[in-house]
Amino acid sequence: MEHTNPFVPYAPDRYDEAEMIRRGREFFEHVDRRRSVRFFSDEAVPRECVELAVMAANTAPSGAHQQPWKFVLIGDAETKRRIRVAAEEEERQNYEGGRLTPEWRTALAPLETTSDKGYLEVVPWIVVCFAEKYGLRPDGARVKHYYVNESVGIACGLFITALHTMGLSTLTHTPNPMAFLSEICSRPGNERPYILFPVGYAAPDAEVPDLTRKPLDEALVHF
Ligand code: IYR
Repeated sequence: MEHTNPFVPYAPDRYDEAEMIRRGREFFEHVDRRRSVRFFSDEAVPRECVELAVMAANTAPSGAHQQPWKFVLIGDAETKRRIRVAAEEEERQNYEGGRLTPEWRTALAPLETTSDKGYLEVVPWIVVCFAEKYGLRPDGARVKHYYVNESVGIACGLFITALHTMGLSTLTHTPNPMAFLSEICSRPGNERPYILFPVGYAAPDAEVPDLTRKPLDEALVHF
């Protein structure tokens, strides 16, 4: 085909049908073992593991290939403490100050979450994902970004899956509101805090709510 821009051949791996299904099932069973974790070990995790997870996230498809994400990696105790203090302050207003609606409380009850976010100081790493609402050219001009939420959401999904593949755990924590993360992480105004990820090993005695996933016939409609 004739192009006006550079194109290269692309030939993704192919498998026979039995192998396709075997691989699909193996991947499903792998991701089906993932759970969000709120009880972490303080055991050190190599920085390279988190870098690899961000490299995986960075492969996500994005609107107009604008890759509108930025991952901030925090490993120092003082910054983790500042994030915990600020997150708990906001969450106290949610849980104890009545900012959560009764409907929201009911929805959250099975998770038994509270305003205590002690895990933010236990984990070896905190990763904060920021979404670039718009780009900035070197001269300061704004570049419109497309499908920012979709793009960053997919990147975060890959990030979570990569951590799980390495035997690490995380939690999609969205302290509400989370503007304090822009200040603590010194991020510019075009970046909006998107999700905060505590990253580490699950504590040996970690527990998770006994939840089940909805069956395929509720997730998939054959039209
Ligand atoms: N941000 C709060 C509340 C919370 C909200 C949802 I939706 C959850 O799935 C879990 C918690 C908190 O972090 O506790």
